[in-house]
Amino acid sequence: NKLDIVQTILKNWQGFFIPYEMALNEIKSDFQIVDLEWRTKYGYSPIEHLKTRMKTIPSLVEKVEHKQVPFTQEAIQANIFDIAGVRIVTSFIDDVYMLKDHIEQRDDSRILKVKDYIQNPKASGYKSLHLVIETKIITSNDILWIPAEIQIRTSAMDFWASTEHKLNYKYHGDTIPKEAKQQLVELSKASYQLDEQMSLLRNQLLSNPS
Ligand code: 0O2
Repeated sequence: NKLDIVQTILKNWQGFFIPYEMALNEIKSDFQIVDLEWRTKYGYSPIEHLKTRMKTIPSLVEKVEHKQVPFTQEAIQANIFDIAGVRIVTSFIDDVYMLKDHIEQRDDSRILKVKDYIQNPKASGYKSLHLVIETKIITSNDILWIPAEIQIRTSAMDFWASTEHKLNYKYHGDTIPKEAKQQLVELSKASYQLDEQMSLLRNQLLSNPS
């Protein structure tokens, strides 16, 4: 059962998670460099904040079962790409895509998959740009390419997602009432209007700075 699997992983799989820890350290440090560079060069950085997370073992077990992936380290490595997760929050929508372009241009990362939930929001109203990438890790005697999922979104999208997550958590295992779901979709649209208006204002100020 699930609890046994979680306990087996906890006991015997410590080494399995190490490359993912390395990937998180690498990506975090890459973006800290970019942030510092932009701040010094332009006095402004597109990165509002950045968070890393390792997928929890219960969440990993749930996903492995849901995707019907065999419970072996090799199968999980080959099929689950969000064990290492990074979330980058920006102020403006344009910055989301600027960061995507930046990742695309780096020699130490490869984009495997783009899931654009800004252009195509989820039915829940969720908006974010998800990039499944591989990042290059140089160890003392090897070069590894480790998968990670980078979620990039604006502060408004992040506010909606974290609040919706909290509201849904209350209903875990149960379905949230239909009217509440509809309200959340409306709130997502409202928060997107904030993003669009902020972008408009920014463009006006950039084209007419005086
Ligand atoms: P955690 O932190 O991983 O335990 P795929 O990987 O493409 O086969 P998956 O995993 O459904 O399928 O990918 P998706 O939907 O691109 O990304 C899942 C993650 O996106 C979630 O992580 C959330 O962080 C976020 N997300 C997706 N939909 C919603 C939503 O409706 N509301 C909120 N608040 N977040 C969402 P996990 O797997 O749930 O958590």
